[in-house]
Amino acid sequence: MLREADGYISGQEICEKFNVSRTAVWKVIRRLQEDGYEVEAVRNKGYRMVESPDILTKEEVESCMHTEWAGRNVVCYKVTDSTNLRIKQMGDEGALAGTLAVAEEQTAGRGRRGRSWESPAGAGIFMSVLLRPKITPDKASMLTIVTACSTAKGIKKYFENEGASCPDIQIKWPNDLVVNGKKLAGILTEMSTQIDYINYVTVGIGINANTKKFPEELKDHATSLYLECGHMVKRASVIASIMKCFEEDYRLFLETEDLSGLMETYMSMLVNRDRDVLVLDPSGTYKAKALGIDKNGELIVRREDGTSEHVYAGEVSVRGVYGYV
Ligand code: BT5
Repeated sequence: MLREADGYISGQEICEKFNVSRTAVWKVIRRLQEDGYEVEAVRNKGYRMVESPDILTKEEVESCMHTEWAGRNVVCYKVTDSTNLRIKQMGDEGALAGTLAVAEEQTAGRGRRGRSWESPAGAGIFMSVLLRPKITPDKASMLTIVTACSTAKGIKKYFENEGASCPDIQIKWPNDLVVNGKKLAGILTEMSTQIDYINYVTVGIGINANTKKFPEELKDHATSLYLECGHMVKRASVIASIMKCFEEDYRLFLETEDLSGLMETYMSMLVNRDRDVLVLDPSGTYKAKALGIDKNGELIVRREDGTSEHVYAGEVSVRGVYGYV
C-alpha cells in the first residue's frame, strides 16, 4: 500500500484494509524502518514511503512485481548453494510454474558445463525461475535465447523507468550479456525430462548489479551495472522489470515454439553480428564470420571458404578472434 500510494496514506486506511489495530500498523512500520525503509509518519496525514533499501526479501521483490504469473511466488535466501538447485528441488516437489528463487549470496553458483559463477553476498542478482512448458525437449535450449533477450530488455526498461541512461547492453551468443566487451550477466538453462516430455525447466540468471570489485581472475572480463553507470541499482526493481519482459517474450516463444517473434530484437543486440569469430567446435576450431541467428537460436556463420553453417550452442562456443567477444 505504501509503495502504491501517491503521497500519504492514513493509518486508519491501513487498519481498515487489514482489519488490524493502530498499534499493529505502527509495529510493522517500525519493522520496515529497521529493515532500512525510510517511512515518514506525520500526525494527521499518515505514512509515506520516502525510500526503500536495496534488499532482496520476499516482501520487497513481490511488491515490485507486476506480472501475471512469472515471479509471483518468490522464495528468497540470504545464502544458498545455487538458486538453480533450489528451483530444481521445488520443481521435483510440484511447485507452480513461475516460482522464483532469489539469493543474496550463492556458495556454489554454477555456470555451464561445470563452470562456476562468482556470487558474493549483497551486490549481485542471482535468481532462477521454474517453467513447465508444453514443448518437446529439443526446443528447450531456445529458452536461453529468450531469457537473454528479456534480461537485456528488462534492465534497459529499469533504467528508463528511473529516468537514467542505461549502459549499452549487448548479447554474446548464446547466453552472455556484455557491456563494453565485458561480461555483465550469464544465463544457465537446465531441465528435467522424460524421453519426449519436459517435467520442468530451470532458467538461472546471474547479473553483476552493484558489484564494485571482481576477483583477480575475472576483473579483465567482468563488469557490473554499478561500474558501467556509476550508481547503485535497486535489485528488486531490476528483477521485477526482467520478469515482466520475460513473461511477454516467453508468451511469444510459446506461440510459435521458435524465435521468430524475438529474433529481430535479439539480433539488434548481438555483439558478434558481422564480426569474425572463432568457432570452438569439438572436431576443430575454425575462423568464420557470424551472420546472426536462425529461428531455432543457432548461430549462422560463414566459413572462410564461403560455405555457411548453423552452429548449435550445446556443442560449440564462440570467441572473438582477439579475445572474449
Ligand atoms: C554462465 O555460464 O554464464 C551462466 C551463469 C548463470 C549464473 C546464475 S546465478 C543464478 C543461477 N544459479 C546458479 O547456480 N547459476 C545461475 P558460462 O557461460 O559457463 O560462464 C561461466 C564463466 O563466466 C566462468 O567460467 C567465469 O570465467 C565467468 N564468470 C564467473 N562468474 C562471473 C561473474 N560474476 N561475472 C562475470 N563473469 C563470471
